[in-house]
Amino acid sequence: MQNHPETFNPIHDSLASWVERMAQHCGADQVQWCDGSQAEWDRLTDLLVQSGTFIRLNPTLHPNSFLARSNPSDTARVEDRTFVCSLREVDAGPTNNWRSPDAMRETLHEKFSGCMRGRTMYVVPFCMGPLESPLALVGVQLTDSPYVVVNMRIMSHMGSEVLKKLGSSGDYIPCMHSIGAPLAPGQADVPWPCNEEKYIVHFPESREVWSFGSGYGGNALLGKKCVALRIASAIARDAGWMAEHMLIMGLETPEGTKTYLTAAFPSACGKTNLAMIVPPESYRQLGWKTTLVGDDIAWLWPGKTGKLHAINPETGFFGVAPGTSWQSNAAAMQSMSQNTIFTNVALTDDGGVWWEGHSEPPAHLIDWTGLDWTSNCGRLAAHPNSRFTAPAGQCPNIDSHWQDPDGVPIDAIVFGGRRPTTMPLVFQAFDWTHGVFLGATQGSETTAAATGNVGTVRRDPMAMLPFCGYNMGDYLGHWLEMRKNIKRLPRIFHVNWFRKNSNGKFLWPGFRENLRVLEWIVLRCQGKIAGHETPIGWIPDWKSFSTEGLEGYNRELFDEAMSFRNEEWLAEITSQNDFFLKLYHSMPKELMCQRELFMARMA
Ligand code: OXD
Ligand code: MN
Repeated sequence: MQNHPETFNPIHDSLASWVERMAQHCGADQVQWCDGSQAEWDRLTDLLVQSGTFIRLNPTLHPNSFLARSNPSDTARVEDRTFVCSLREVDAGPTNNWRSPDAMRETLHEKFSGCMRGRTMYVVPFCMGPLESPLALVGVQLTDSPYVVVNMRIMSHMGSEVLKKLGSSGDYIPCMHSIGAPLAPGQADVPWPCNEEKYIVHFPESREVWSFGSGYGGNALLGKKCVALRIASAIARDAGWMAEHMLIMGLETPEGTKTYLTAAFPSACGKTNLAMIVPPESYRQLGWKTTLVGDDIAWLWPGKTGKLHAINPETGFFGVAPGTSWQSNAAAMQSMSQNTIFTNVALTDDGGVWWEGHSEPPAHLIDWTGLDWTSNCGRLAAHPNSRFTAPAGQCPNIDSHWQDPDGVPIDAIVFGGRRPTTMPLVFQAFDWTHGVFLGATQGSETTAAATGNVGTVRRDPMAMLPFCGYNMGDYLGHWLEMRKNIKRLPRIFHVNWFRKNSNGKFLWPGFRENLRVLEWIVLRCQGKIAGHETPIGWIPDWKSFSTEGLEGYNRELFDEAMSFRNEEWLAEITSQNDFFLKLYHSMPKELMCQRELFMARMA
């Protein structure tokens, strides 16, 4: 049984026949085309409450908001089950899992056969990017998870407006998704059905996504990492633009000039907090303002101003809850105040939500597994990867251009990582190629570094390691190529909020004080201040870096946070080498050359 796609005239024949074929192959009981309306949201959230997947939160605390608890085996992206199935293995490259497309198609055919028995197949038309943007990508996700449907409504433009854009013959990215848990007649369902065996599969040449077995996050909300990063990165390479794992934000100076920047950090480096940064009080009084365009993904292309322009392809946040509080990130807290889906956080006795770092722990909670929790029980109340799905439009400092089809012009690109040693608080690349080298070699320390030693650094080029839909060496080559098409290149910077002294104490206060670093970046972009040249790039000197009003901070701390230590950089070069070797066959020569140049400058 199908509801009536005719209501979305004109009918797209090939889409309709793909839907029909898939519904048959998966054995779905019925097919529902989603229109993205409020009435549909109300119907599906009611259904999810009845089935036990959702708990409606106290409407006076969180209107129109819900809590879902996943199966404990389905709480995060599964990188080891994520595949890039290009025709040739070399095109997936050494950093992706590859399977031959023919063999993978056979496996998927078998896995999807009958996988939706006893369930409804939803047809979810979605658009990543503002509908009128030249870069907007339309996808259609078929899914047997109503949880996914309501999340997709927050995270993308979804429903009849997208079908209208598709018309009767528009292109779309087919995204096939099943939780892989068919129901036998009479079999009772569980709150979070899923399958032990998971496949998150991308066919970059034919631009398709197939996902089986998981209902969680990036495994299942296919517009996000699968389409907007893995498939989009392959499309962008062919079409001369860039799909990046970056936040986009704006900074307005007291004089009223606005500078937009993007930033790519590996996970757990505070990307969301930076995206939503509120200036320190003294800066606010002077008239500094910050705005947010996106917190996770940026699509960049040479725009009509001659600069790179950026859009955020998403319309919502799928943010990590633990650690988020009114103190650490008030904008995130306000964004999730209503119309929000929480997954795997704890439930308070008054029908609200709680997680580690939210506030003082209440005496009693129901934890993310549904068990009673008391503040002395020794267990985490929320899963460390628990999430909130919230509409980006609810963010108090959302940029007025966040849905502008032409995007916002970018003046700076920032890379960084969590580096207890070696990396100064901030430095600027000499030029684009050097900047690409900084992004390519960026990394984050995975273990606490012993005093004086460099710990294990996980290299994560442009924070794209798990998200590049093709060969990482070719991807870096594409970055270098892009230079030819951008008339007014952004400046490239590297930041590190996490450097420590020999006693393990942070050398920079971080949080909203990071705005001072952004101020230096903006003034450099505007050509207003000189930098100081060092072997690694341009750095600020004490006089041109504002520490006014920063209590207890002094020149000594600043100099230490900015210091260049030969022995640390020698270790850094050796450690970068492992990564260069891994990508040896496809690593662009210019980046090898950057490495040589750097060693020469050091000498
Ligand atoms: C995310 C991630 O969830 O990068 O955004 O893992
Ligand atoms: Mn991300």
